[in-house]
Amino acid sequence: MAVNMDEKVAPIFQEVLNRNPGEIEFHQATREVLESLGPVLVKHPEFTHHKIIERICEPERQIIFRVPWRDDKGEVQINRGFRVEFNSALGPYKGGLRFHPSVYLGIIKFLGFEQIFKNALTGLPIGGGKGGSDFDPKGKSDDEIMSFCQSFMTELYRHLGEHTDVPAGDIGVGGREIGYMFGQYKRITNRWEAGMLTGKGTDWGGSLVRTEATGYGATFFVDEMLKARKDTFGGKVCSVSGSGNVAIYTIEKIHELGGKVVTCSDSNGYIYDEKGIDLVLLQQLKEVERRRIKDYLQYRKHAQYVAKGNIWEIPCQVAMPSATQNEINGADAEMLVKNGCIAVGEGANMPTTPEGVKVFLDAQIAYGPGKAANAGGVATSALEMQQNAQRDSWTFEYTEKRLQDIMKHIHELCYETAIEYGTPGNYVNGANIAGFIRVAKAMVAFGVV
Ligand code: NDP
Ligand code: 2IT
Repeated sequence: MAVNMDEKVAPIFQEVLNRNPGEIEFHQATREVLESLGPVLVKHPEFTHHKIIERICEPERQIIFRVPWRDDKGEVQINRGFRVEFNSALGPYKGGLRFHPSVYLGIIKFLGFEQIFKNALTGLPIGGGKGGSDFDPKGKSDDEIMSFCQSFMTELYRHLGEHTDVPAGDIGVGGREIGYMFGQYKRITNRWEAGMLTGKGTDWGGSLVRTEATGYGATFFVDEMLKARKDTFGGKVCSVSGSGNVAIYTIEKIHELGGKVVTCSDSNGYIYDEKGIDLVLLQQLKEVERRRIKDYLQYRKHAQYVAKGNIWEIPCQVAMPSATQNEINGADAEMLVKNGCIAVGEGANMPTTPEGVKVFLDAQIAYGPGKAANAGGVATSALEMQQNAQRDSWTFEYTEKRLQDIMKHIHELCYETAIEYGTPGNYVNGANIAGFIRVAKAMVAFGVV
């Protein structure tokens, strides 16, 4: 697919390709942002002078380390750990940790790069970073998870701190893993430093609504896009992929707003339940029993399970990909549009390939890219940090209202920026440009650092 880039930006992208060979997800993420930035350099020649784009594409610090641990059989296992501290112009590095066998530097860098602009869009004081490991939590016992998390933190702790770098969860990292890592940090440092990790349990420094925040926030964002088109969720058939943290709370909020979610999935297959996904059952299977999505059928006989199928073949009006990167390709996007899809909100990070993005933009449907639509998770992490700094905890209602206001603000910012830069309705440009400008201004202010 042809790269569509301004002549000032194209050589910078070429340099990114040369300096980071083989990191295809990182290339994809930088390309998508850089394609939006040509007109920004025209309005802001100082960004060219200060080489802001070149600097933003190079992480401030990249840490790669060995994670040795012992499994239940007493055998030594070795994984690789990563933390990419990408940009601290707006605040301490902030972003999740992903534990998945597919993790390598290129994935952590794509996620860290996206995180810079996402975090900027929230308007809160957080820089961008990401980390993780190629450790596969699937099928591991609690003891093995603990052993791995403790070893991981034994190396990572020296790079963290409430004013330095503040991780949270992502794929394969939820409340259980955050607990083990917080415990190990506390033990090593002898500090009860709540603000060094977010997504904590609500009994020990966590924020209400953080668990729900990414899914709720993504749904609020789509609701705003629909409102801008004088539409609502009411009565809409919706498709959600994944069945993890983001998917579950996306489904919950869509149902609250009057839509009906008919799908969910895991990496083995998808469920189609035309009566609407039974959320209580889904939570029991996934959050409590940690089972596979196939087991949904044992309790909802009328539903269908399609092993290794393509979830996007189910007709829907709103699609919310909430599993992983590149889960919607060009053909999937065409199928969605042809079947009547009018809005896409990305709960996952970069779930749509560049070909798919082009289909959505050309069709002029309401397309909310991940760095805008899923910013509610990290925004609520920043609210958790605020509560930790105050040694206070807010009510569910108040915190959810703050989240909703933030998502409204992000929508408005992207919407208005798209208009200002001559591409009304294009939330990709709106998000990339608005996020970039906030970071770039801070970097100019700080000089060459
Ligand atoms: P979870 O680990 O809770 O759930 C992930 C879900 O996606 C599971 O159903 C998993 O299925 C599926 N999945 C993961 N990898 C793949 C793959 N390679 N192919 C197919 N399915 C896959 O993670 P989250 O819900 O937290 O994260 C989902 C997405 O949302 C990710 O893209 C993440 O980066 C993004 N995100 C998360 C935020 C958060 O606060 N948690 C914030 C913003 C974005 P299986 O069990 O079979 O692996
Ligand atoms: O991709 C993301 O924004 C996250 N996984 C959440 C990061 C965070 O620090 O809450």
